[in-house]
Amino acid sequence: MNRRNFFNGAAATAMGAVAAASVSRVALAALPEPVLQTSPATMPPLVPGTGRPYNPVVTLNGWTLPWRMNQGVKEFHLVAEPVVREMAPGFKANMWGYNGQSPGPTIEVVEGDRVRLFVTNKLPEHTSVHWHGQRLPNGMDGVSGLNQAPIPVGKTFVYEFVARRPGTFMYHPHADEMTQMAMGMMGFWVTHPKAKNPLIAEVDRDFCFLLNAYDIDPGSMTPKTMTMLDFNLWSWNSRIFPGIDTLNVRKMDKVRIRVGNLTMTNHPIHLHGHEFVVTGSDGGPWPLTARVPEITTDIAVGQMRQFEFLADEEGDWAFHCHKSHHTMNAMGHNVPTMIGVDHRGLVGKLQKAMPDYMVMGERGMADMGEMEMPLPDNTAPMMTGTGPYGGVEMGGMFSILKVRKDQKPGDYKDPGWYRQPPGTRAFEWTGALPEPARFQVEGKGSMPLAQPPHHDTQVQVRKPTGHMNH
Ligand SMILES: [Cu+2]
Repeated sequence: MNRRNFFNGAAATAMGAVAAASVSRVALAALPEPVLQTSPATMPPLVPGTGRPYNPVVTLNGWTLPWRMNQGVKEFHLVAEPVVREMAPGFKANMWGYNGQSPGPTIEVVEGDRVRLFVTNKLPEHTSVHWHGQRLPNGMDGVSGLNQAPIPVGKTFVYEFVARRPGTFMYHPHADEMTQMAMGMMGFWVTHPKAKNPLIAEVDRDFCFLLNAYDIDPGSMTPKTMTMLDFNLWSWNSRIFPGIDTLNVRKMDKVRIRVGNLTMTNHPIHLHGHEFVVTGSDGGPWPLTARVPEITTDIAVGQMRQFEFLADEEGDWAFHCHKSHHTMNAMGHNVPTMIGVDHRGLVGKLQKAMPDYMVMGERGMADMGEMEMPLPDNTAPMMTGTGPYGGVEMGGMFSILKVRKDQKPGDYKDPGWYRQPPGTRAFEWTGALPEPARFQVEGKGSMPLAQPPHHDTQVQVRKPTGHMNH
């Protein structure tokens, strides 16, 4: 890839230039007008005005692409282009995406719909779109070189197929995939059932988002595209906590959450306060006999999962990836563990010589959220987000399920912090602390060593020293 072309492209989008010179207005006139969206806020569900009715989804920090009906065919227009994505307030990244955003807009159709998708390429290199999980004619599958020639720069290609099966899907390029997906090109796709389906529940709220990851050096703005494992930003729909919107529901709502994984590692997605049931994947709805209650579901690379629960516990419930490194934002790697090391006074002296010098806190890393570290401009704070009782000490793939009895049906606005009833919060014990009762050793259970050591060895556990094994 030519670096200069890339930066020119990104700058053009940043200035708000929408039509690239290479796509003439005349050529676009016959196509549905491309709808662009640059706000990172969660948009309200797009209630269908034409076509078969359905209960629309809500895309976290995203939106659904409007369509045009043309003689019974649903027509969409995707524009692949460089975008600037705000990943969290105060932290922006140069990415590639669709229609002004990374990820691109969610596409919602109904089982049996005839769909026509125009894809205009405003990237500095060729692309294609693969419609992950769809049954379609081979020539519409979007693998460049295998199913079609890639879409050249400045050209528009048309994909046509029938959305044959209902479910949770996604789309992404299948041309220079490594670069284009590392730059944020992906989007969600939901095919709603056309009639009542015994395996597909009707729900009150239906949320969706993609898991993605980026490697952006502190102080810079553009993801490194060669990174395979060592990502430093773990995001949902290219947003990081505290930039990820909360999932706001009414008490006793039936809630569905759909998640797709386009990172290069698995993510155990974990919900507090409720049990959910995984009801389907990109393979379709799961048989009832395959459904078990869970509070964490592991989503492997390239997989999609949809899970459902009854929101019957009021409160602010954490909802996050359970890999602890994935709820952290960009940090320097190879930071030595300083837990237990008294280095008072040392950091200040070192920072006089090396202003960027920092060490992991000697009491753990919780101090980092509040520590006044000199960070380069456009760097995501490492752990942040302040709750009603202090710093949440999370970043990355973290959000909150807010369940309220007075949330209005169809209202997705943030209701603020939960007011816990008096006497229902963990509290400090101020009475006397009894001496701990220690267990007596009952018996030597382990096998005797052939050669007993001469003396004991004590080791220090090293905490994060790198992110090589995500
Ligand atoms: Cu994760």
